[in-house]
Formats: sequence, structure tokens, C-alpha cells
Amino acid sequence: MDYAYDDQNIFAKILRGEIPNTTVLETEHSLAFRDLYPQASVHVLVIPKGPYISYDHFAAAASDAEIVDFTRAVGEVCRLEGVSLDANDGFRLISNAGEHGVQEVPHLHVHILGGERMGRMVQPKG
Ligand code: DGP
Repeated sequence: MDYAYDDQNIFAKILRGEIPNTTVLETEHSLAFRDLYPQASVHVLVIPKGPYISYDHFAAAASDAEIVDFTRAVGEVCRLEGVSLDANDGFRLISNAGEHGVQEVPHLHVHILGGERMGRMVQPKG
């Protein structure tokens, strides 16, 4: 499979400022914003600004600077949202990819979920 990025996806539109978002953190290479349909009291999405579909695509094609920025942004959002493990109760980090991962938006994003105890990691298939 090749990594054919669709620049009409909703997160590409958010990055271009065509759709509003509730920003939690913006860095040189990453943007974090609240999920429109939160599934926990803390539910933040972190995305790279570059055109990457999935984590494997990002890991293969992004620059070291982008990868470091993204990784640090995830940690910073955890701290800002009060879920980091150094002083808080923790979180769940999820990144869905492709059809089997049930990815809805084809721009790499990680979900940071927390603020309460999460349920089972994998729900029955649907
Ligand atoms: P996934 O299934 O992993 O691709 O999750 C996509 C998430 O994106 C889902 O939790 C809902 C969220 N989402 C969809 N459209 C929008 C939007 O326009 N704005 C924001 N903030 N989140 C969105």
C-alpha cells in the first residue's frame, strides 16, 4: 500500500484554518485540539502539521525534528490536561490506522483520553 494523502480530510482543513478547533497546544510541527465528540472528560487529539496518514507513515517519512516535536507535544498536552503520570492518574493513548484500526480521519492523530478510569481497551467488534 502506498501512502496517498487526501488533503481534503477534516484535519487538513483544520490545519489550513478552514474549520475551527479548540486548540490546547500548538508547536512548530504539531497541533493539539479537543475532540469534537469527547469519549472521556479529557479527550484531546494531537496531529502533526505535515501530510501523514498514520503512525507508520509518519515514522517512515517524517523528519527527526517532526517526530521529536510530536512526541514532546503529546507529553506536554498530558501535563497541560492534568493526566501525566508524574503528578496525576494517567491516560490512554490511541492511534487508529486504516480500515482494521477503524480510522475515520485519514490524517495521523493520537487520542489522549483521561480524567477518569477508562473502560476495556478493545470493545466488541462493530
Ligand atoms: P479516528 O476514528 O481515530 O479517526 O478518530 C477521529 C476523531 O476525530 C473522532 O474521535 C471524532 C473527531 N472529529 C471528527 N471530526 C472532527 C472535527 O471536525 N473537529 C474535531 N475537533 N474533532 C473531530
